[in-house]
Formats: sequence, C-alpha cells, structure tokens
Amino acid sequence: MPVRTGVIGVGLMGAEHARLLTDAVSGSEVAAVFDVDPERAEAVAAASGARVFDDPMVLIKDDSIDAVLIASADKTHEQFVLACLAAGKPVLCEKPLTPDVAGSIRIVAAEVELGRRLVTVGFMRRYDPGYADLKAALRSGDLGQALLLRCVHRNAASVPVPSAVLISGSAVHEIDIARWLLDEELVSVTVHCPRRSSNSGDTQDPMLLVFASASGVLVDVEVFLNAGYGYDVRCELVAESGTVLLDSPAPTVRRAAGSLARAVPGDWRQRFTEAYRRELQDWVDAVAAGEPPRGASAWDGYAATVMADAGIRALDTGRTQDAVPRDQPALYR
Ligand code: ISE
Repeated sequence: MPVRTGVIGVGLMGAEHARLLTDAVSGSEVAAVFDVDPERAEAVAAASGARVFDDPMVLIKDDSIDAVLIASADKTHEQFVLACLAAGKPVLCEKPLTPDVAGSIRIVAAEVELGRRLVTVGFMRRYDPGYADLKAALRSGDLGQALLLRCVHRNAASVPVPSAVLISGSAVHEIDIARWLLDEELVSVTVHCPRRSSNSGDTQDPMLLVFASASGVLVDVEVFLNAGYGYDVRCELVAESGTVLLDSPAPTVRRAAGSLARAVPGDWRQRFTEAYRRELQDWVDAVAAGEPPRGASAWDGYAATVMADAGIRALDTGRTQDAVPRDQPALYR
C-alpha cells in the first residue's frame, strides 16, 4: 500500500512537492489536496488523481489520509501541524515551522505531550549531497576543528518583501544547516546592512549576518534576494588544516564564443531537486515503516525560529543579539 499523502497548500513549493511525491518518490501517492485557490488545487489534483478538499482540517482528519505535507502560508503552519498531532498523523511542514517563537514552542509542547515524534520540518539541505560531503569532511577529523563557515545565499529576484523576510525566509536555511553541519547551537547574531541595491526598493537587500556558535565558530551569511543572475548558494568550511567549498553545482561546463560558462539555476527548486526528492523519499519510507522521522525535527524548527527571531532583533536594533533556546526535551535527544 503506498503512503497516501494529503498536501495542504499547492503554490510554488507545494506543487513541486506534489509532483515529486507522484513522479519521483516510490511507495507514495498524493491522495488529497487543499489550497485557498480551488483552481490551483484542481490543477495539482488532476495531475495525481487526488481528491480536492475544501476544508484542510477535514483533510487532516480523513481516514483515507496517512500523512500530511504542509506548504501553505507560514502563518497557517501552526494550526495545521497541531491538528496533525491531534489526529496522530505524521506531518512534513515546510520551513519556517512557524514565523514566531511562541508558535514553535506550542508545537514542541504538543509533540512532547503526545510522547512520539510526528513532525518533520522541510529543511531539505540536510539531504543535499554537497552538504552531506561537507559534514562528512568535518566529521572525519582530517581537517581539524571548524573555524569559519562562509555562506552565500542569493536569489535571482524577489517580489517586494519586508527586510525581516531575508532572515525568516532565507537565512533560516543557513541557520539550520550551520547547526546541522557543526552539530552545535548558534548563540548570537549581528546583522550588517550595506548599501541597498537599487533593484530592491525599500528592502534592506543585500544583508550580511554573522552568527557565533557555542564553541566559537563564526558563520557569515550574505543574503541577497535580487542578485539578478540566478539562484546561487555556496558554503565554504574553513578548518584548521584545510577548507571545503560547496559551490553552485552544474553538471556541465560550456565553452563557446570565447567564454567558459557553467549554468546557474533559476531558483531553489532546480538547485535542490535532488535534496527535495531524498527528503520526501526518506519521509515516506519512515511513515511506511511506522518509524520516527529522520529529517529536521520540531525542535530543530523551534531552534531555527529562535535564532531567526534574534536576527530580526539584531536588524532592528543594530546590536548583537543572543539567542537563548529552552532546554531540549528528552524526546529530541
Ligand atoms: C525561498 O522562500 C526558499 O525557501 C528557498 O529555499 C530560499 O533559498 C529562498 O531564499 C527563499 O526565498
């Protein structure tokens, strides 16, 4: 029996998840779809033969649905994740888990109360082969201790957004991947604001964030939403006896008209397709086996939200901010 998934929210990302669950993940079926835009829901449902629901809470409770994927607006995540926990259903929620710290605390508390892990947060980079290589290099011990992590996060273009979205929507990936790579918490953040791009309206774009980890590693992150030329994510680990660079991967190099070129992906769906596919396959496999999920947990989602929140305070105040997460409950250790 395939795992029958209900997808809530089928905008850009939800539609991509539905496509991957249908075409690229084995043992899975998109059985139900909800979206605030019924036409969008119909279009995605038609491609997978799914049923369209007009109430997401009814979809979550429906006996024919084994697991739920949430890719709706950030502010709706909490109510849907809590409803999945109440229904005892595994749920994969797109990042951020919630836009606010209080919402993430309520989700963690509900899962701890339930006593078993059902929530996964869509920090898909943990499944990217390049980041896995970086982590393996650090773990091998051959490079000595990590000293710096230098990250670049550029989007080709963005609709106008408040400056805080560079942190809550984009840098939040860097926060999660730094915690995962270094295997420790980030404890403080400073935000530097260079000249704004004339392509970015009133938004502080680009932005430079510097995080410190508990053991003293510095993580610098450039976020630039209107970089113009494409989607570019890089990460260089600087350690005591060497460095490892994760560059924008392109399978081919083109030589033509006197130049040498590698294509740059248009957006994150192209850059991270394999990571999304692996994340979904792993999730579906765990659901099918009745095992706890292996991706980022509700606790990881909470920790990322705490740090993003500190980043937004640092942006607003111009001062370094500490992030102080609560004690980690035993369920997540
Ligand atoms: C977008 O919302 C995402 O989630 C992407 O993964 C991120 O890289 C991008 O910067 C965001 O705008």
